[in-house]
Amino acid sequence: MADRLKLPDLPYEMKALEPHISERTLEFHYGKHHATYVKKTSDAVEGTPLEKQPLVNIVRAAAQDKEQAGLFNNAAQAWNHTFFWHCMTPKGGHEPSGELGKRISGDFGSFDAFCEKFEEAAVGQFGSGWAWLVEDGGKLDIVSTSNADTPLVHGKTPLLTLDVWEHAYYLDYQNRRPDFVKAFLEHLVNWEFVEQNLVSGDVEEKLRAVG
Ligand code: MN3
Repeated sequence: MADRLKLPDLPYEMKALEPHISERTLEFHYGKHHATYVKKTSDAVEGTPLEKQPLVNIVRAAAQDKEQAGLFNNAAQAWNHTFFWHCMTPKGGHEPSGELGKRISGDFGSFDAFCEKFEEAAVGQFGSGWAWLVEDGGKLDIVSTSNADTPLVHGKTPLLTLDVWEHAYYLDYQNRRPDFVKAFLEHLVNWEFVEQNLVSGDVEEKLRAVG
C-alpha cells in the first residue's frame, strides 16, 4: 500500500540540466505542470478504492474506464513526467554500450539509425505528446503518443521518453522542437536508467517505484 500521492523529488538540482534545459523551464515544468498533475490525481482518488494504489495502477485502472478520462489524463501525465525526469542526467547522452548498446544496434541497425528514428518520432508528433523507446514483445521499438497517452496502457514497457509538449521546451527553444530533441539525445539521456529498465529485475516493481 502506498501513501497518498505526492510530487516526487527531482533526481537532480533545478539548474543541473543547463544549458540544455534551464532552471526556469524546470521551475514551471516540474514545479507547476507536474505538481498540478500529481495534485489533481491525488484529489480525484481521495476516498475511492484507488486512493492507496501505486500511481501505475491508477493509470491502468483509469484507462479501462471512459468515464475516468480526466483521471487518466492527470495520472498518466504524473507518471510520464516522473519517468521523464529519470531519463535525463547532467552530462548524459553518451552512446550506450553493453547489453543495451547491442540491443539498439540489433533492432535499429546502429545507434545513429536509432537517433534518427527517435528524432522523427519526437519532431513528427503533431501537437502535444511524447516520444518513447519501448520494449514490445522482446524487441525494441520507437513510438509516439498524444497528450497524456502512455505505453503503460498498451502492453509495452517504457524504457526512455521525451516530453514534446511545448511547455517542455518553449522557454528555452521557442518553436525549435528539433533543437530540443537533438540536445536531449546528445547531452541529456541517462542511458544507465534506460538500461536498468531493460535488463534488470521486476519491470512492474520498477514502474511502481517511478510513480
Ligand atoms: Mn510536460
